[in-house]
Amino acid sequence: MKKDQSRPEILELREFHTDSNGIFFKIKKFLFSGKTPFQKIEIFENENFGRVLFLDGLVQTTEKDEFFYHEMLVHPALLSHPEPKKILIIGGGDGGALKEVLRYPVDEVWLVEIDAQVIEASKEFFPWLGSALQDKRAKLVIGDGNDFIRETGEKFDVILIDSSDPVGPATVLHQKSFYESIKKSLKPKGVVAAQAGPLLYHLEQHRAKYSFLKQLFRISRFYAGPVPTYPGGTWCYVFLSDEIDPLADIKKNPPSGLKHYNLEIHRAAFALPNFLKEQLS
Ligand code: AG3
Repeated sequence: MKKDQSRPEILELREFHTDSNGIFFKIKKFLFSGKTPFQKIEIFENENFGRVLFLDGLVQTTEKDEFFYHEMLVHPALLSHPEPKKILIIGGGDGGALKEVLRYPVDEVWLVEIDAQVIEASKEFFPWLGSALQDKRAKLVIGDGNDFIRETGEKFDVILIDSSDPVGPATVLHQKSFYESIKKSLKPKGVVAAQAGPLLYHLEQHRAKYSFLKQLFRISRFYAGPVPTYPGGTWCYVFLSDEIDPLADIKKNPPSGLKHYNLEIHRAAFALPNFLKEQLS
């Protein structure tokens, strides 16, 4: 991967959310651009959002709003599980989800990322996320998350799926066969949380995904929360388990220092708008 610090010709980057709308960022300083075997990585500084990470032209993380996404992906699952000790993160090479998991007294967190260069880029340009990758409880596996989960004999209390969109390398992480393998890798009382895409777009995909998830897991719930820089501004997640209901009384307190998540937000996040309920019913 070649580093290119300059790129003075690029003044802004855009992500198209549909053919006719999207989001743009003015570039204050271009920090990194590289093509890996898996995707294109671009990192730059924006006046308002701070450091921004694009993969294949799609916003993954910004300095200013990453906490919405990472807190909502991690804490509903970690708080609902009675004693999460062994965790698996699929994707998440930037370290943001890992940072949230490490707030708990966990024993080990496996992180399976397909693109080693995302990990390296995060350590260098997003050290407030990337430093989690150096924690001694973290076990980093560079490889395909789908292959890992099909082949591993390990079992986990919590599995978190921090994938990118269902295009490119992450496509299979949104399919039924992947979730069948996920289910086999859960310990008793195990729970899964996965990012599930924009609330307002991909309604047909939500319906299709929910229809196989509810057959695989006794408890299968969509939930949602804000992520200002993601398409539509509100993001969906799924919570899956055979034993643990995230809407049962939570007796533990969230870790201190969170910017978004609390127990009121937890309960409210599972309340879905009518148009999504209709789609899922
Ligand atoms: N993974 C989910 C990002 C999805 C964003 N999609 C988009 N901008 N179209 C984020 C990885 C952060 N750990």
